[in-house]
Amino acid sequence: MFKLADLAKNKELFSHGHRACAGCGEALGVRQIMLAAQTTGLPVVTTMCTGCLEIFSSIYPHSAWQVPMIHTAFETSASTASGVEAAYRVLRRTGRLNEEIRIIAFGGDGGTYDIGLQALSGALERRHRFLYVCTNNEAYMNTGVQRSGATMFGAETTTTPVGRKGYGKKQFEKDLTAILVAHGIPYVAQGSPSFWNDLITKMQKALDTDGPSFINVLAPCRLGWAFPPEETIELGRLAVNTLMGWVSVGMLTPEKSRVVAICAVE
Ligand SMILES: Cc1ncc(C[n+]2csc(CCOP(=O)(O)OP(=O)(O)O)c2C)c(N)n1
Ligand SMILES: [Mg+2]
Repeated sequence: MFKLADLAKNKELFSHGHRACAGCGEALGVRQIMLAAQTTGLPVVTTMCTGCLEIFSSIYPHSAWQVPMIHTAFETSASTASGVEAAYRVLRRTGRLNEEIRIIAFGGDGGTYDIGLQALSGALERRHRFLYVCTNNEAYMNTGVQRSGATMFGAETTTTPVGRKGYGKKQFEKDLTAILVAHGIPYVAQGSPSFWNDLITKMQKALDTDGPSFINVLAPCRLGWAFPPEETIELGRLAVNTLMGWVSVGMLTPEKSRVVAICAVE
């Protein structure tokens, strides 16, 4: 259990002054995640594929990142993190670096569920030690709210219109968390900035894991989900509590939930 008063004393690794929309769930989630990373006391290296997070946090010549951050192509956050981890292991083995570090890869749902899934799967199968965080706002928000594999059934996006032209997305969302569980990696979790203590606790567990770990973070998007900025936390809470839009938990059949329980998904 963390106390806000203690966390607030730490230096923010993801600082203010970025260009996220007011009430952006992704910005809130990443801030909490980096606060959790700070509690390890270890140097952190991050990779981040293109998407809203990159656009609002790192427009040259500004950056909200107080740690090294590598911006990569849309599909390559996980493969870049694997390269960082492989290089780090060589430096440790050859005695050129003696301290431990933590590596965190960020990708949006488009960059993770869809275009980056192959790179992520390969990195997990090779058992690189890093944490992958999917900042999941359930659509391609950066490019104007197109549907992704994470968009839930019936949701309205610019490519799944509601009205005379359609009735929203026709397919159910991809059960990515279960796909991650199927990789047999040691730690898989889901979280939301609406439950900050839960998210930070899961982050700490993930960063302590000796092997690959993954957290799917539901991040309400005020532009794409169309709600006023002051409702972000409440909407995230409702999404989790009602299982609406909550990726795999909402879709688990009793049989699947047994599998997930065995693999210790939180
Ligand atoms: C190979 C490739 N295809 C398409 C794009 C255009 N593009 C950039 S960001 C983006 C959407 C990102 O969506 P997501 O990963 O969900 O992140 P979000 O912006 O929603 O946080 C797209 C389609 C690109 N940069 N590279
Ligand atoms: Mg997205």
